[in-house]
Amino acid sequence: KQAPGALTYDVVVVGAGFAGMYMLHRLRGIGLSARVYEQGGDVGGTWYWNRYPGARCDVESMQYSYSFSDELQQEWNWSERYAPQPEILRYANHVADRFNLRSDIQLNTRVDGAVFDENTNSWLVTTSEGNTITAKYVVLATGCLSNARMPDIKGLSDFKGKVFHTGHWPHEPVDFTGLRVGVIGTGSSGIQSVPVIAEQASHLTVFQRTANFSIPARNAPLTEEEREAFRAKYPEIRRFAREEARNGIYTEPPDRGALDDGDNERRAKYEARWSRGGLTFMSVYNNLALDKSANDTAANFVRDKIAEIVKDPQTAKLLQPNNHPIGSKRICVDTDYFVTFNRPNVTLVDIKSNPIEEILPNAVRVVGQDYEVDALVLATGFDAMTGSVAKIDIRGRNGRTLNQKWAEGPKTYLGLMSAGFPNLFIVTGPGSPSVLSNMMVSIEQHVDWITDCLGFMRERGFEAMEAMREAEDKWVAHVNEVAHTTLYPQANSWYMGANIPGKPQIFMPYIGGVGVYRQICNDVAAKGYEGFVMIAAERAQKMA
Ligand code: NA7
Repeated sequence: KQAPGALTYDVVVVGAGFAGMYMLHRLRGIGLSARVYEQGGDVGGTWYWNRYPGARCDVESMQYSYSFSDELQQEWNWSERYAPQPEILRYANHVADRFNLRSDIQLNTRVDGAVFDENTNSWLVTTSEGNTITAKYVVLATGCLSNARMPDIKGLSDFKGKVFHTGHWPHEPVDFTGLRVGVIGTGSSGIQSVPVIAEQASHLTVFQRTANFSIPARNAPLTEEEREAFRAKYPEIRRFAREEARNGIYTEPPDRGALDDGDNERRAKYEARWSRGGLTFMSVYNNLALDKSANDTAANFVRDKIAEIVKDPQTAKLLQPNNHPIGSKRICVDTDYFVTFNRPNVTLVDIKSNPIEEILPNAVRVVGQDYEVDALVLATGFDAMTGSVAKIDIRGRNGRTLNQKWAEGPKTYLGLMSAGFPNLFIVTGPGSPSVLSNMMVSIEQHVDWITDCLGFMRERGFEAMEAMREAEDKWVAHVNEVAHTTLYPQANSWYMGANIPGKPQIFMPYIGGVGVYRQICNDVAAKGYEGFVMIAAERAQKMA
């Protein structure tokens, strides 16, 4: 801990998840002083907070891992195809130790505010510890799914049992043995936790507002041979993930659309992907996100699977998504989700037709019925992409806050910077592929780009940079335009901000693909950071 007082660094990094840790590593590499502030009690970000039963990655671990150090990727042994949360957190801790990051990370410290000083072209950052820090640059590595959202349900605070949010799970073990548990929410977190909670609870009631598409993970332990085979191919796997894959995940690229195959051939391909398991189900054809008729073939296939697995026809019907194209809400990857509804101790309640009216001290009341529960699990998601940034009081030029600027939706140039907020970078911000990709690939790309940019500025004697408004406007329009060539905007998803009442409904991530996006970012840099204003050190001093 540092004593409160005046501190100066070249860079303040907010957050010590995978983005913040790699940012620190790279900044040190170019000789900049940096301090990372992390509100959690340890590194790991998402994986520090999301400790709910069944929490694991839905990108395969051999790919959901850093690529910047070959030694690291060769030496770390992932135990399973999809590592569980504790193992991913161990990995984050291993990285922090291996690269000696901890000495520049201050834990249990929230960044509350950042004010840009136009005279000195630097930021004044304030923390929950009472520190005021001056930094030339601020990097927001605050994560896209890190601001857990409590639902606004009448009576919730009067519930007399324990209430848990999947995104803010306690650190001590939670045991549901013998309890009647209610889970509200059937996104990825609900779908991962339901099968595990069902095994412990005396009874589990799942409250579903929107049925979701989910693909079996086919998780299994990784053998040494499998790890070795993967490691041997790492150069090509990483190259493909960065440059060619739309979502930063290595797989065979699709060569045709779903309607280019006959019924039998198409079904055989879906079967093969279903048996293989995982997110690559969606990359079997190249038009599932674009063409509703093509999408219907995949959606129908999954609906049929649900009907085959779930014995009670009424429950099966409720579990079949019917009002959004497959993939337009983030597709889930599960272990035994649908089959869990065959257990005698599991009940599915449709809260779309019969909404929750209120929470009573011992029950969830939906229209016409009370469901008694001893504990409640809220798997109700996050204020995605902008929520964690919005919690910080960020004031740019003329004292304007970022929240004021983003009141009608986030505006960035390349997802990296926002006009009016010089020297403030965002890792995987809105307007970048971020949540539509393997986060590790996107994080590394952003951090590398920011590092190169800071190196460029130092070399050329620039001390400030800022996104130009016209470049930003064009980028925002482009992000929106590309989104509307796809089926994504048809769903009420958190990609659209639709899960937060009152949040502007704008498709936030860039859907053009990580390879295309990387090329755009590289071209901008190659053209001397086209679309950004660079401010020379002397000029800044004169202006001051
Ligand atoms: P998600 O995907 O946002 O899912 C939240 C779920 O909770 C979803 O089923 C929501 O239904 C439901 N929800 C949200 N608010 C309410 C209220 N008030 N009442 C009833 N049901 C509600 O969050 P997750 O944590 O599962 O996953 C987030 C991402 O983390 C995931 O995509 C992975 O990338 C990792 P809705 O669909 O809005 O009708």
